[in-house]
Amino acid sequence: ILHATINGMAVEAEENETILHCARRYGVYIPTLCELDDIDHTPGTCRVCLVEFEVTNGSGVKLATSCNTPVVEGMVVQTRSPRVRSAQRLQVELLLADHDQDCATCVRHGNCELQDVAQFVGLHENRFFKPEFVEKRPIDDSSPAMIRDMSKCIRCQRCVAICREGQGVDALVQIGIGQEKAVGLRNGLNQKDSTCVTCGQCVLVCPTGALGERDETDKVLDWIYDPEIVTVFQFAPAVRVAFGEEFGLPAGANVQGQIITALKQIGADIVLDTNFAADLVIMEESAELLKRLSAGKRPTFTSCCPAWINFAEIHYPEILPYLSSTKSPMQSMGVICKTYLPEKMGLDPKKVRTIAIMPCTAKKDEAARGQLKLETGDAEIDAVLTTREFARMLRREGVNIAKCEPSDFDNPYMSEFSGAGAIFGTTGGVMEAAVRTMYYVANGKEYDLIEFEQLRGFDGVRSATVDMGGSIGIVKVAMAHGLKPARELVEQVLAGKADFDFIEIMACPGGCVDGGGNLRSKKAYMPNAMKRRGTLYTVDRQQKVRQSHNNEQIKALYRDFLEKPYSDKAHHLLHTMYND
Ligand code: HC1
Ligand code: SF4
Repeated sequence: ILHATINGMAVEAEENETILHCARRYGVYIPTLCELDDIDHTPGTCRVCLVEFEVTNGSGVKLATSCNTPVVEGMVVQTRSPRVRSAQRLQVELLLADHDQDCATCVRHGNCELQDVAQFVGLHENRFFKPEFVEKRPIDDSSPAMIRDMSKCIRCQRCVAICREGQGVDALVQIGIGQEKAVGLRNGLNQKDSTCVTCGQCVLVCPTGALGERDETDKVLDWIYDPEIVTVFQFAPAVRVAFGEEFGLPAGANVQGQIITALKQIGADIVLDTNFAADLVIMEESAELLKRLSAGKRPTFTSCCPAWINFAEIHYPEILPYLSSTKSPMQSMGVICKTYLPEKMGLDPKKVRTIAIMPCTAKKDEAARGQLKLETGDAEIDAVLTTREFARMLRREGVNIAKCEPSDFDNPYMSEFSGAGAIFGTTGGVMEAAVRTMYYVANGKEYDLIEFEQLRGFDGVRSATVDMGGSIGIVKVAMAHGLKPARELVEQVLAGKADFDFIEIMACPGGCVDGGGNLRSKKAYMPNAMKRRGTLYTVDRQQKVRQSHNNEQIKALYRDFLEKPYSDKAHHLLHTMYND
């Protein structure tokens, strides 16, 4: 234990503990921008965490970055001296010298770490700003999912760290020197052609508006206000347990009913639930899986996560034949909304616009895929809004979720869901949902064990064996969440070292509850995943129907339209291929 003082207060520090870390434990605020404790990132590049200190051996008073300077015995630290305050202010001024000044048009307006720090240091002038510096900084809008605006980058390198260390994709590198220093895609490629899989985890850690989704809120508002257009909204399993946080509700609060009310209030014509489509996907995917198992084809990987599909296509094309051909719930919903729903409701499919609210940036990529089009050439999904965009859209329309009275879905064809559909939003959920239905299909009765505790851990890779009985017997399953663990699992499968029948992969750590399209938490990474996940399990437990095959609206859909799981019609509409 080391002894020191911070602003005159006696403190104790662990060996090698940084001044910043120690100060935080004692409730002393030091501003930071590049640092992010949750991912153990302290590059010391932004230099706004400067403090003044003196070590009692008389070595003089020094100024240093507190995020990477360890406490030493007898140290006397000042975090608010005039010299510190003016040095911090100068650092922020330098950061703003080549930073786009148009805060009012920025996606991070009101939620930006740089704005907060500028306020903290009392910035009142901006002497070094030069527009020509900003003009040299590239904006990459090549991807349908994400925009990278380097005129707002402060080179904190958090995105580089999360992509490399967290996701193991390593798509990002530091580029340029001096004023042109920024972050770029490896090999000078643009986002679309690069090895980036648009998982959006880098967006979650970006402190400014440098990284964000492609905003589609205007397009959607135009449709809402067009009397000719029938807007059909769906929202993902995970959105309802994360969205309330934006409006001050506790993490994990289930705001399903409030989302329905809010959408109706802003003029949505039809509000449906992606959970319903998750049940539909389970029907198709279990039928497909049982077929593949009886043909001796193994393993089968789930395919509902679009960043995982991008990852497989870009990084492991040899794995593509092992991917389930079943489209994701979002896309399946889009197809059914433009075929079955118009039939049932007497709508003109040409006037239907399908809008999906997703906790995901890669879903925008998915919606734009060439192979995911109807025979008419129309898109299955017309627009994807991330959870963040949905929050912006509601604010633009003056709606506060926390003030909305919850209401129920009112569509008689496509809004009921089972507990199995609900848990899709967390790692292991798709697997658990599939096992419930596969067992029923194979044995003609329900599995006694509804909640599979073996599938519910949080390790990066988990595996279990499930006795399906009958002609199937033991099925070996595995789950990975986060692309680094996913890569390890894929490598093992390809090397013949992992023996599984069915593998669920979710690209984001935690699954969709911490998808890259979710709300950003300032100075934190994934702070609320477990609470969001806990609520999904509660939803499952509280549903009267807990298996996809017992969803009455799903039964009606097969009876009236699709015939049976994996029928020719279902195959034609709900299955796809990947790009190798
Ligand atoms: Fe997901 Fe899915 S669970 S991919 O994680 O299969 O985004 O929530 O909507 O499509 O259902 C996301 C979540 C979501 C799909 C479903
Ligand atoms: Fe890396 Fe994902 Fe960001 Fe692409 S979206 S740069 S893969 S973290």
